[in-house]
Amino acid sequence: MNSSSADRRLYMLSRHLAGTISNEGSGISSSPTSAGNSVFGNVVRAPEDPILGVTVAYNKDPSPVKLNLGVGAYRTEEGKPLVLNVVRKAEHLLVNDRSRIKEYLPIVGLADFNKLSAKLILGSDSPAIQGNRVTTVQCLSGTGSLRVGAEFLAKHYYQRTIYIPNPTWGNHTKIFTLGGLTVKTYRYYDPVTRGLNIQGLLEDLNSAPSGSIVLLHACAHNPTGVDPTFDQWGQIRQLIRSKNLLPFFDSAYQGFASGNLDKDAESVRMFVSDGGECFIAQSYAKNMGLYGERVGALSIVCRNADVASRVESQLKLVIRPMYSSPPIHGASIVATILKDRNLYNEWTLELKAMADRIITMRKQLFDALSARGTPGNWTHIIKQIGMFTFTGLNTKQVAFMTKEFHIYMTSDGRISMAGLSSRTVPHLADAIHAAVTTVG
Ligand code: PLA
Repeated sequence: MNSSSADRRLYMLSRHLAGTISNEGSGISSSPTSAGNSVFGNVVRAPEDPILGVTVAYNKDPSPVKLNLGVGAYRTEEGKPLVLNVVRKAEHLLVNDRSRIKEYLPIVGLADFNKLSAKLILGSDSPAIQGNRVTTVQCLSGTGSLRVGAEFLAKHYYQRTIYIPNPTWGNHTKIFTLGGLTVKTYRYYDPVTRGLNIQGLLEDLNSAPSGSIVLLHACAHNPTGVDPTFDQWGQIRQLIRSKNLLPFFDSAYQGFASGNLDKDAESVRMFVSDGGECFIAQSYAKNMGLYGERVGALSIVCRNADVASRVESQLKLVIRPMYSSPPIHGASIVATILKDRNLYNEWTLELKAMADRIITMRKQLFDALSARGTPGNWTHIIKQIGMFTFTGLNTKQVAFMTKEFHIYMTSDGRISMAGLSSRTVPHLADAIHAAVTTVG
């Protein structure tokens, strides 16, 4: 970032996020009395993160019936976090391999991991990969991949505006703004139909300036659980290409939407098969359950091999001063699984089982609300896709459910279906029923 207005914008956003701007333009708050002896005495307490802060509040609640449906983290029927069997096996292999060392990885990460990640999202027979048009760098999970992509774009791309769907994952705005881009939104969700506003989406992208970047959720849109149909993806692709917009896919849930890795990559593959360029941020947090290992990848599909290699040389300059090189363990687990046919097959089965359990939870919650005669139409619970249900409950109803039922969820009414089990469905249905019938 070198223009002073952009610097100012970033400064204002960072102070806003830190909660230090009470009225516009006031800048740094100064309170000599509260400063005491510390040079940080004027630091204002920041609000908790809207998603991760839900877990903080949940942890403080002593109630035995409390339920955390905030963050999208998979739980078993027993309500426990899950380490996949196939991950345990891969770790076992890694630990017992005495030839393994702990040297720094290259700036771009583990070569095998990068190659296999590109194949996973683009398909093993992808002409873009065969033509060496794709550069892939290992990053710190989905978030890190988005951030590296944003910083690269802010430095090397002529358009600095990115359009993100309304609504979207709350961290997108912060990642892209602090990465040096200007964030605008396009219409996505229609609260009336609880479906996709395809008309509004196409209109907004049609009026975006040529070259603008467009963030697309590859599948299992967060928080709405509403994805375009295959035909609608076709319309979106045509418009994006005809207006020379640059697609940036966020793929955080490959395999979680349908239970099938190839099906959930269809949108991305459709864009890549037309020969055009695009960005893809991949995360293994959910589909391999590697949340805290922070494993992900950024792939940039370019027009030709020469551009791809120059782009990669510049990605290194983004990464080196940010964290130098990525961690070795999580990427080694992924590479071990992806390159072994048996482990790979086992992974697909475990992934399908997770996706199926989420779908079962949708049915059970829908049935429980129907049985209670809860007012309203709840069919969206079974229609929506992926980890989350965007319930339509308002902020007051959510606060009521937390206070009276110890159910924790984000204030926009999103619930993580992956955090639910057959045992807890009745409690959630009781809470929703009470909220809908007693809170306006
Ligand atoms: N992109 C989307 C659309 C996401 O929903 C998330 C995670 C990420 C990227 C980043 O994940 P990663 O960095 O861990 O790979 N969203 C979670 C967690 C599951 C979170 O907010 O960090 C959520 O509860 O929305």
